[in-house]
Amino acid sequence: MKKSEMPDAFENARTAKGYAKIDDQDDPVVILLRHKDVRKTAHNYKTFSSAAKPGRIVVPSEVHIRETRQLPFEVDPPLHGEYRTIIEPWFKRPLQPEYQAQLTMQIDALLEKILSENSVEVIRDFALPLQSRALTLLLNIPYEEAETWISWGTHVFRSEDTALDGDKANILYDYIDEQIEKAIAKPGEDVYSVLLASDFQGRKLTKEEVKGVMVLTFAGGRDTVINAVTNSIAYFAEHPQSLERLRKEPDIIGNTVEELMRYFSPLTHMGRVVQEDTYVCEHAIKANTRVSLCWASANRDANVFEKPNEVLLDRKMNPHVAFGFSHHNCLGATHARQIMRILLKTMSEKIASIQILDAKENIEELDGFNRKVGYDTLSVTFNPIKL
Ligand code: EMZ
Repeated sequence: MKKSEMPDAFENARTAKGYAKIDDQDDPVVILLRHKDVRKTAHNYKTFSSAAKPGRIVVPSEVHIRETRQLPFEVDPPLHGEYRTIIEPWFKRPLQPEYQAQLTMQIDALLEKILSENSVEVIRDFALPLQSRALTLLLNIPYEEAETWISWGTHVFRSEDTALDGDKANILYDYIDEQIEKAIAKPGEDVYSVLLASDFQGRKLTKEEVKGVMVLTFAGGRDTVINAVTNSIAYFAEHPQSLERLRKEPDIIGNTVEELMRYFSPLTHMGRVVQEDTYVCEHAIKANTRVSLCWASANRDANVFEKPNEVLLDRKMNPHVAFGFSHHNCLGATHARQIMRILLKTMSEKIASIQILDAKENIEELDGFNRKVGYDTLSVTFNPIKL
């Protein structure tokens, strides 16, 4: 098996039954595995709600490590839409040419730096700093602030030996509280100030609501982006002809980003809490239990995707759900897509080939399902294109 391969952990269960049952901290989850069921369930918020106890729709559940409701992620329509309407324009700024120019400069500088080194540990030296620095653009705060976030590591709620690390989570909460107080004392043009000044239902957003948006912004787009970037580098290391193709056909980069997102599916799944006794895949599920929408499995469903386990750089029909589906689709997707497009373009222009020196896989364990989501470490050598 190639080091960059990302096997489909759910194929057998998906084809046999369409769902799987797992335990998670004594709060079981029925994972929905088929593309069709995942999409249908994502639409049906009346039966499958996101407005549960904060942390419960995440698997592994975060109910023991947080009380703040992440917004607009942990509410249902119509409230969800009211929050989303005021927050969304800010998260669409990555479409602006000036934003993209700044992001290009950041990615360019980071690539230049690692191209001059013999051996690079991709997560520490590239993906984590890239994610954190790019986030300064999304939040509109000074570039130097990224150093603090880099020091937190790849996940704000997980540490090396603990899947749910309450102490680590507190660092993030205290940090956000502090930033909110600073923005109240001295409003600027940063995301905290903008959110605090937003009108919602005839009043301003509360500190707790702003915190809810910010916890989501820091947590949701962190390991996901880091994995997407790192996995891309591993992929191109083992498929140099693909990098060459992007160099010759830059017009397909948009399709390639979508295809890599489908293949990597950085976020495995997301839960919902069942509101009434119901059925999924002819399987009875009780009110107040959990299901999850398995984006990673849906994205390999052979009923929808031809050759689902292959990366087809210019795949045309690609209704993937890597950024979720329906009203809750990823708020950070515009930013993530820009990062990926610029990364692929810049890599194809500057890098001739990449050698993997060492790779330690990051396997997510889900009560019997072991899914590779990326790497704990990935050491490579980059060989620049000689001009
Ligand atoms: C939550 C989640 C959001 C959760 C879209 O995903 O990402 C996870 O990494 C976090 O742990 O709290 O933000």
